[in-house]
Amino acid sequence: MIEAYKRDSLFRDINSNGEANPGDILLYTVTITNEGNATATGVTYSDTVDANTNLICSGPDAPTTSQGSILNCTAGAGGSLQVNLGEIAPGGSATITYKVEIRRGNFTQVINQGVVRGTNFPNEVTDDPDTIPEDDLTIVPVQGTVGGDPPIWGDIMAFL
Ligand SMILES: [Ca+2]
Ligand SMILES: [Ca+2]
Ligand SMILES: [Ca+2]
Repeated sequence: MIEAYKRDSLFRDINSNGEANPGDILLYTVTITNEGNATATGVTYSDTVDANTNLICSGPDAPTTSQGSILNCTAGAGGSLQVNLGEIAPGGSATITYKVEIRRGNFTQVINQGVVRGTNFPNEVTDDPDTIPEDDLTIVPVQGTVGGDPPIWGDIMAFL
C-alpha cells in the first residue's frame, strides 16, 4: 500500500509578512512511502499545479527527487510535473520537492493535489498531512495582493 503526503510551506516570503501573497514562493514536499509488503514497481508521480501559480522548472528552485529522475516539467501557470521513481521497496520512501510562485489575480487560496501511479498498486492521490481528512487537497490560503491592488469583493464576503 502506497501512501503519499504533500506538505506546503512558505519558501520565499518576499514581503516578510508570514503569509502567502502574490509573488511569494511556495515549496511542496511530497513523501511517498511503501507501507505494503511487496516492492512497488513502475512508480511515477505527477501533478498539475494550481492555475494561479507558476511552476518553477529551472535554476536553483527546480524540482528535486530523492530517486529516479524528473521526466517532464512544464513551467509557468498551471504547469505540470512528472517524476519517474522506479521501484520503492517495502518500508522505503521517496521525497520530491518543487516550488511555485503565486500569481496575481482574484483568488483566495491555492489548491493542489498530486497522484502516484504504479504497475502493481492502485493510483494514490496525495494527502495533506496537516488536516484530518484522508487523501485531501493541499490548500494554501492566499492573502490579498501585493502593491495596493483594490480589495476583492470575494474576500469580504468570506468573513460574513
Ligand atoms: Ca492515502
Ligand atoms: Ca508574504
Ligand atoms: Ca489530510
